[in-house]
Amino acid sequence: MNVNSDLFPCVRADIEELREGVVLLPGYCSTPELYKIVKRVLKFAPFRYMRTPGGRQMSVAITNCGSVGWLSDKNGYRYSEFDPLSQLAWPDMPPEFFELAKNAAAVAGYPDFEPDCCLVNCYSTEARLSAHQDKDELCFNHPIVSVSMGLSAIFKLYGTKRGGTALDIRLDDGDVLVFGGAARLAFHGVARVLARGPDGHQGLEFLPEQRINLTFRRAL
Ligand code: MD3
Ligand code: FE
Repeated sequence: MNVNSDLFPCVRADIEELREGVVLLPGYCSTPELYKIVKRVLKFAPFRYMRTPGGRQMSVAITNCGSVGWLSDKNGYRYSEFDPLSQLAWPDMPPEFFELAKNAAAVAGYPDFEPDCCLVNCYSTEARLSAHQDKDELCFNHPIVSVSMGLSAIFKLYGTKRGGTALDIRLDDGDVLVFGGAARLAFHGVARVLARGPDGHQGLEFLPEQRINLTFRRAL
């Protein structure tokens, strides 16, 4: 099946179910175009380092677009209509983002996915994301769509209970991962960001030193 828009051509067609509920679309999207759109979002809602409820500053910088955004502070993790920095609504989700996420979910077997939140994560090579579940959303029947840009990362996927051995997945620029069904409440994290690109090059020209991940969710 090929339902890709021209904006996000499928560079490689080998769609792979890595484990039940986890579908990898390698090199699915054209990231230089996507990154231009990310930069427009950042003008309204720049990256910032949030604090965990325990008071630690996260090493991943984040922002959001969509009708709600995910945030963390001393009062906990939650979704909010408002950006705490500007006190304004988060920027609208760009239609290209919505189309990409909806389309990738459909290819992976979730034809009704309509994200209301795009969490944008920015990783330096020092950043890590420790193992966690995404469970701040109202309904876990919806999948989560992850889009990787820039430097590659080693992503760890565990089971639905904490601990155990992880499946290591290298996520490269342009890769899209869809998590649903049995994998929706799996523990997962980012162990490290690789300083060099997948083929031994320095990072990409447009994103030489960072990894940016778009995480599309249906929060409400
Ligand atoms: C849900 N981000 O923001 S992509 C996060 O690469 C997050 O920035 C990672 O985990 C990143 O919460 C991973 C999103 C993702 C990945 C795997 C999942 C969500 C998932 C597995 C099960 C459920
Ligand atoms: Fe997560």
